[in-house]
Amino acid sequence: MKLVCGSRTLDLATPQVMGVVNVTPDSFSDGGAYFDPDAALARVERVVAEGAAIVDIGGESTRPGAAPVSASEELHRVIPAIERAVRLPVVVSVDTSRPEVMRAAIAAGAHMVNDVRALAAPGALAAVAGTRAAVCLMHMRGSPADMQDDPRYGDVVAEVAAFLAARVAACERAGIARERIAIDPGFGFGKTLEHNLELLRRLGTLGEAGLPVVVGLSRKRMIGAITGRPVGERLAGSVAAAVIAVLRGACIVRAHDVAEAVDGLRIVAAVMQGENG
Ligand code: PT1
Repeated sequence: MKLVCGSRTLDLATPQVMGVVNVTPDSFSDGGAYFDPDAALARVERVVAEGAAIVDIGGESTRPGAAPVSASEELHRVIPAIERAVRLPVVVSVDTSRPEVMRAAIAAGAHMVNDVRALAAPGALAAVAGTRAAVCLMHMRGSPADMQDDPRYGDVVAEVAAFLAARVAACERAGIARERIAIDPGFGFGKTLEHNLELLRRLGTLGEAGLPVVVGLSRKRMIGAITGRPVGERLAGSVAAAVIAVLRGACIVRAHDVAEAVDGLRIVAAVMQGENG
């Protein structure tokens, strides 16, 4: 499988890692709203050296309970980092839901838009449609502020798959070709532990759409709930979950600990290659 990402094309014959680059004060404690783009570049360089095919640059946290930031603040955080990152040999993704941030990021050279709201904001489809950028459409129930308040589903896998299929159809109507679209079930976004586990068990159902499946499991609460570990001690659990996701069809793994995720995926790829040949 391939994913067209603007001027670059991702070969997904083997699973790839999307390295997380948070340009937020809570992730890079600098005591204020200002963030140093050179520190972001250093993080991007490290993520690339560790083997990530994609870097995902985000200026607004979407973790449960996170508060939104203004559009101008988000722009000030991510655009300088993107301008620097696009000089490196990597697909540069912008993690945003705002059309104005999408447009500015693509103008700065970003190759992909990763949107936890699946281009639902007014103008978001159009911001991507007129470009060659790829898009990752993610499922979320509610918003980060309230998404963990008693989420309920009949059949979580069927509902997530139907939502994503509807968003893929909306993209196609807007002129975004399927070769530019990836889908993501949104682990932890309005889901209980049991919902997350059911999505991971039946991840193959999402793959039936024939589009690359992205997963973000790294350091999440579900890993903590199973292992009993705080966020700083979830590396092994995160790699185990990523490996299971790839065995069940995921092509792209969003991860904080890139070197470890790459190693885990290399083991899976080596075993799976023997199965095909
Ligand atoms: C994700 C993702 C993302 N996750 C994509 N983008 C986050 N495509 C940001 C928790 O339960 O999975 N896919 N962008 C981070 N968001 C969360 C959500 C972080 C839940 C933590 C949790 O701990």
